[in-house]
Amino acid sequence: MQSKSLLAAWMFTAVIFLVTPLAAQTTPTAAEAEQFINAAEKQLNDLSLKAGQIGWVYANFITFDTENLSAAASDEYTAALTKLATESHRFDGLTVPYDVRRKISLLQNGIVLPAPKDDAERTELTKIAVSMDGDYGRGKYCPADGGGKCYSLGDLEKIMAESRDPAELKKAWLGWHTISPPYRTKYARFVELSNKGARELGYKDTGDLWRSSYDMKPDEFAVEMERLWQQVKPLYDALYVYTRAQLVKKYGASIVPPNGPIPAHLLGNMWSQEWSNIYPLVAPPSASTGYDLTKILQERKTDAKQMVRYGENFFVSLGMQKLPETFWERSLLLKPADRDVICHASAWNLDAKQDIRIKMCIEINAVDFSTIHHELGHNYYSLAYASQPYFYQDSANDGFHEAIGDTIALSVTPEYLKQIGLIQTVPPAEADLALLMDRALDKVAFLPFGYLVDKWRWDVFSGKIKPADYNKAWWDLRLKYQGIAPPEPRSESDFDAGAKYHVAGNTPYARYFLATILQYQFHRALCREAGFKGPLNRCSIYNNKAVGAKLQAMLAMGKSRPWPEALKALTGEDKMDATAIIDYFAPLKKWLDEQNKALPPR
Ligand code: X8Z
Ligand code: ZN
Repeated sequence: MQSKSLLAAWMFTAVIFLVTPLAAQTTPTAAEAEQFINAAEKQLNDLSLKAGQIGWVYANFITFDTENLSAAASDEYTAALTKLATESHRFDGLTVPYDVRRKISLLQNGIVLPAPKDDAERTELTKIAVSMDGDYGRGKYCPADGGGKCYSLGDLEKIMAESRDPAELKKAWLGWHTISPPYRTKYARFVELSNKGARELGYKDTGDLWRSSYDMKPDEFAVEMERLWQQVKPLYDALYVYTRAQLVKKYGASIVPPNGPIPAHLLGNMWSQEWSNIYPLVAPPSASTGYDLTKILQERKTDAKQMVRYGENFFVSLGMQKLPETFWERSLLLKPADRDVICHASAWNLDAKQDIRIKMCIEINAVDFSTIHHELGHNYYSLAYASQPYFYQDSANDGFHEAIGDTIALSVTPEYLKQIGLIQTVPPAEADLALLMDRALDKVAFLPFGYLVDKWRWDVFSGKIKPADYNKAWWDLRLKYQGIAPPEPRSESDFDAGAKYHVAGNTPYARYFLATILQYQFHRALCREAGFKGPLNRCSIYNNKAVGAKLQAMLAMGKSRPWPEALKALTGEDKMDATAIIDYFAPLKKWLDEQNKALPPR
C-alpha cells in the first residue's frame, strides 16, 4: 500500500478532532480560502514527511520505543490535519476556484482514521492504531507442544502454500489465528473512538467517511461495489465449483463436503484469498503451463535484489526512470533474522520526491515476483505525481494505486519471459488454458475476499455488527461471498478478521477489489493502444514507449481530477467495468462451464 494520504493513512493513520464551531465567524473571501489551503498544504506536507520517516523506522524495527515515537508523530500529524479539516468548513458554500474547492474536499474526506475532538481520546485512539499494527507485525505462533519453537507468519504461510496434509494445514491456520484475540477488545474501542471522530466531522460513521472519497456519494459507492461484484460473480462461481470438486478428489468427501463450503485451510493461503499455491491440485488435466517460474528463479539462484531488478527493468522499458541509488541503499528486501519488522509488503516515498523504497520480506518465488511489480507500481506512481501539489500527490482513487503494478504484472507473459531470457521457448497455444487457470486462482479467487473485508468493516463501523458478533458476522460473510468455512467451529473468543493485516493496520480494503477490476481494464486499454489484436492474456506492453507515455500521463495527473477523468484519459472509458476481466478469462470460463455441468452447483 502506498500514496500520500495512504502514506499518511495506512501507517500513521489520519486522526481528526474538532475545534470550536466556526460558523459564527465573519463570511470569508475566496482569497482567504486560497491562502488557507496553501498554508494547510505546507503544514501537512512537513508533518507527514516527519511522521513518515518515523513510521518507516517503526515498521523496520518494532520496539517499545519506536512504537511510542511513531504514535507521537502520528498524533502530531493527525491533530493538525483534524484542526485544518474542521476549519476548512468555514469555506463551505463559498465560490472558489476549482483547485481550491477540490483540495478542501480532499482535506475533508481523505481521512482514514477520524478521531474525537477530545485530546485524551485522540491520543488513546492513535496509540491503539499504532499498537495494533505492531501487534500484528510481532505476531508469532508458539505451539504449547513445540518445545519453545515459534512460527512467524512467513513460516506459517509456507506451510499453507506447500503442505497437503490437512492436519498440518489446520494446525498452521489455527496457530496464526491465535495472534488476534489479544487485540479484539482494543479493536472494539478503536471502532468506538474513530466513529466518534467521524460523527463530529459530520459523517455517519468511519465507514461512511471511507466511502466518501470516490468522487461520488458514499451510498452510491456501495451500490457501485455491488454492481461490480454481480458482474464477476458468475466467473467466481465457476472457478469455485471446479476447485471444490478437485479438493473433494484430493482430500475426500469427509474433509471437503461436495455440496458445502470449502474448508478455509485447504486453499493454499492463510486467508483463502489467492489460491495459486494449489494450482497442481486444480490444473486442467489436458494442458500444462509449459514452465514453472518459481523453479526457474530458484534454479538460477536469483536473489532478492535481482528479483527487484526484473521489475525495475519492466518499468524502465516503458520509458520510466531507473530506481534511484537510494532505493537500493534504503529499502528492506529480506526478513531480518534478529528483530521484529512489519513484513507485510509496502511501498514508500519518504520525501515526496525521489526517496522511494519498498519494505518486503522477499521469498524467491512466482508470487513474490508479482508482488514486487505491485510494490514498484506504487513507487512509480508516486514519482509520476511528485510535481503535483501535496493534496494531489495521490492516485485517482485508491484502487488505481493498487492496480498499476498489477497491470504491469499482467504483461508478464511467456513471450515476455522469453524476451528477458527466463525461458527458452514460448509454450504452445494449448498452454493458455493452464496459464489462465493459474492466474484465475489468484485474481478471480480474490474478488469476494476483496469485497467482503470492508463489507464487514462498514457494518462494524455502522454498528450493524456489534462487538459481541464480530466473529460470527465475519464467517457469515466468508460463507456468503467466498463459500468457505473455518477448519473447526469458531466462537466470540476468536477474532479472525483481526488476523488479516489490513484490519489490524486499519487499511481500507475496497481498494484491492477495485484494483482487481481496474487492472484488466487498464491492460485492455494499453493493449489496444499497442495495436495488439490477439487474446488479452498474450499481450505484453514490455518495451512499448508510446504505451508507457500514455500510462505515465495518467499517473502524473495524481489526484488532481475526479477519477473518472483519469480513467478516461487512459482507457477512453469513464466507468469501472468488469467486462475486461470477464473477457480475459472467457476461454477459461467456457472450459469451466463444460467441466462443471456434472458437478454440484454452488
Ligand atoms: O496488501 C497488499 C499489498 C500491499 S498494498 C501487498 N495486497 C493485498 C493483500 O495482501 O491482502 C495486494 C493484494 C491484496
Ligand atoms: Zn499495494
